[in-house]
Amino acid sequence: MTVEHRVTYCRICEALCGMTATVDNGRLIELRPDEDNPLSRGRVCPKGIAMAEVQNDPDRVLSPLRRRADGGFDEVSWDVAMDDISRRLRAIVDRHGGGAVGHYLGNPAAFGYATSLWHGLFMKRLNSPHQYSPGSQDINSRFVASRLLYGAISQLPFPDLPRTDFLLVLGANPLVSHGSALRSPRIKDDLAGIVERGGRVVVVDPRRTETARKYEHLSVRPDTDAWLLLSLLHVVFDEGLADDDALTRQTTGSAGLRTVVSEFPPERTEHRTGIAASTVRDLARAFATAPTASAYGRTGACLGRHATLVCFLLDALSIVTGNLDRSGGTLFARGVIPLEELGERARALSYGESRSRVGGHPDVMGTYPAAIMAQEITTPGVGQMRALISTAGNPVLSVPNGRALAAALPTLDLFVSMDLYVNETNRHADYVLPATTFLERSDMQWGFASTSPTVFMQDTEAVVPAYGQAREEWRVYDDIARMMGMSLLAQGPMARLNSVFMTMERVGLLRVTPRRIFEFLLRLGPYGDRFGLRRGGLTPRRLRAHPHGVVLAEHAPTGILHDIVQHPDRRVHLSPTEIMDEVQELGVRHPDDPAYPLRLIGLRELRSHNSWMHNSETLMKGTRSRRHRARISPADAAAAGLVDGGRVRVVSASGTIETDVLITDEVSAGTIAVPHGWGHDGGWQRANGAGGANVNDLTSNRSDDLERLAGMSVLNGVAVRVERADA
Ligand SMILES: Nc1nc2c(c(=O)[nH]1)N[C@H]1C(S)=C(S)[C@@H](COP(=O)(O)OP(=O)(O)OC[C@H]3O[C@@H](n4cnc5c(=O)[nH]c(N)nc54)[C@H](O)[C@@H]3O)O[C@H]1N2
Ligand SMILES: Nc1nc2c(c(=O)[nH]1)N[C@H]1C(S)=C(S)[C@@H](COP(=O)(O)OP(=O)(O)OC[C@H]3O[C@@H](n4cnc5c(=O)[nH]c(N)nc54)[C@H](O)[C@@H]3O)O[C@H]1N2
Ligand code: SF4
Ligand SMILES: [Mo]
Repeated sequence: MTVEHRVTYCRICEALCGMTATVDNGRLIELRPDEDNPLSRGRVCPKGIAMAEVQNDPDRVLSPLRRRADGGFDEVSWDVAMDDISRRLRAIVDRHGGGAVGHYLGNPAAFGYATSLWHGLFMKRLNSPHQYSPGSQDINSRFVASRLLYGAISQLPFPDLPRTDFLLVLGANPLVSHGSALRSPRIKDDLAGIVERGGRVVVVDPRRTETARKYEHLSVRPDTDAWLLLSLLHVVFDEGLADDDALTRQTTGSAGLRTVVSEFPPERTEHRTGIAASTVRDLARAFATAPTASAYGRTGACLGRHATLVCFLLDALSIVTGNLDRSGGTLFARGVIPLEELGERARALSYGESRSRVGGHPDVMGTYPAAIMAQEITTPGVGQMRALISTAGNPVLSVPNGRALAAALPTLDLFVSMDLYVNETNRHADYVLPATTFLERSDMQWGFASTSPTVFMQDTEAVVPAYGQAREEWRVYDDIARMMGMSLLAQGPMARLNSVFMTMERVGLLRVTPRRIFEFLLRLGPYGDRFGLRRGGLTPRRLRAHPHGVVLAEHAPTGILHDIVQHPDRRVHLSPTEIMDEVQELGVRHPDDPAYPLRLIGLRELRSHNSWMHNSETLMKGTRSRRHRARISPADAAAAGLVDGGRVRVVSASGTIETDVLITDEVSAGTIAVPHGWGHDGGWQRANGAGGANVNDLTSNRSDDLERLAGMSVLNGVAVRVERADA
């Protein structure tokens, strides 16, 4: 075989940049940016290129591993592993019911279609409430805000970057994260474009981030954004800057919102937020009077004590100023693959329809807060979690109180993981099954890929065959189910389409695979050919003829609010009780503790990706810069006697970590910033050697400490104190 170049796209983060893979005899040689991808146009980041090192990593798990009594692993065949797993799962289900089996589906699974779909069918079949995901550490607050505002939990409104005149960024660092719940691989150019057009980009962040440094920065105290946003809305209403016409046309409940925010003039909130009242007034006026404007937030908005409220108020600002669903404002997407749309219409995407056994937290699309997993494993009684499958996740590092979870995992009757590595979580598993990398499987863009100012679609084939004995996750779910005597297709979120698929399968027309389902949905969707009914519509064949992807519309649609909103009155709800109650409880539910005077926030680094890219040689180059470091202000460092490059002990009510000190005025006094995903202790040699600590040893998994409406882990604004550790 000769060397080949294959077009594909990166599936590490939401930018989904186009790449080309150089392949020699089934082995990946290198990854490069795809110059012909219409969206990314030759841009990738260092992590995308370094995926080649993950692909070829000698530490990768390439054969099923079975744990020995001494804690090490033996390689076993798939047959041996699958027989034992399916037999033990069957026994657990027979004895305790399907509800004894838990599942954690990690972040990388969201970037492909097959795993999400088949894991969903598998769990639905077991009818288990124990479903967990990074959502409760990431975005569920955003989803719940959408449910309350629009009645549509799956909608993630996003800014119309190419056309807006004013972008308010609150709690996001797109120059490092490359955009989240906002798909724009050239987001750096998009932000620059706003200013070039004479517009403004204002970044509200406790840290002077890479994005803040390039644009206008407002330094806010961690976890006080709710007060800031209430004050911005106060000024908009109070100074007659609200768009009454838009409020009448689109919404209900604006009077309630107006009344609530009247209690929050900026002069009354500046002591909380650290932002001067006059600055808040100026910002509100500028936002409201800009020709178009959009307020956008991400994890910095989603992970505080009032996260759902903050996400809600961010949208409210765009709505009240008349910027919803119009060019240059905040837009909605209609998925090219209409999976969420079908879910909304079928009212299948639940919120608060059930409560968790531990803590009584509302479900968010069938999942409970991952923070309670440890207690769900250790708390006896009906519904106790006795088996766990964890796919593409590393919750010991990503979920609050990782230590508690690590201690609970070995008490499970069965713990199975599908992953590329032995990580800090699945080192406690009975079996680690080798998963394929995204380069080893076909995919189609869906889900958050639709939060894109340009409507785009791309699919890809696998660019290399699976290495070693790696298998696609969906096949493993399929096989386990079959070996347990369960049929996956007779039920599930796809129930309405199932009868069609099952008939086709029965008459031998097709074997139902994830790709077949997605191709079906593509044709059915808003851009599809509707099986010949819509000429020029998208078909799988047309998609394949455009390996670099297809631009389906230069701009995301506007004027579609009526189709998006699912409340029976078809209006945006601006004063739901849940939100009004949250406002009443601001500052009451979580009083400050003088023993922990500082506020800890998170941080993402250009060359880290959550917990799983610290084994790449290229990404880990640089002795000092690639160490795990706590960013501390000169004042706080001096007060605690810390020295730059020295060691610090960070203490919270939940735990203690030690790491290196970086003294920087990027953070103000009172704030410290520490990245997550460090402190390795798995099968990845270089990562283990990188040192650092798990910041989630400081965060709380107590039910009372979780955000109330969405069960969010509080990962920003955590109360801590610092001490010198090398004294
Ligand atoms: N290089 C890299 N890129 C990534 C990732 C990665 O690990 N590395 N992870 C990916 C994932 S999973 C996600 S979800 C996205 C996240 O995407 P982003 O949310 O854009 O990423 P962050 O860099 O975490 O930005 C959050 C910002 O919120 C700020 N912040 C913290 N607390 C507060 C607060 O109380 N108020 C305000 N206003 N701001 C606050 C932080 O200082 C930080 O700058 O990034 C994705 N992209
Ligand atoms: N303190 C704090 N904690 C946080 C955050 C924070 O900002 N601060 N951010 C949160 C956020 S936004 C997120 S998304 C979570 C992430 O939380 P998780 O999803 O739990 O963890 P990851 O670090 O993304 O680990 C992913 C695992 O999947 C494996 N993997 C990679 N690709 C594949 C694949 O294709 N198949 C399979 N089977 N495995 C694969 C990797 O080897 C790794 O072990 O962390 C959250 N935790
Ligand atoms: S920004 Fe980097 S990690 Fe994200 S999709 Fe593009 S190349 Fe991959
Ligand atoms: Mo995330």
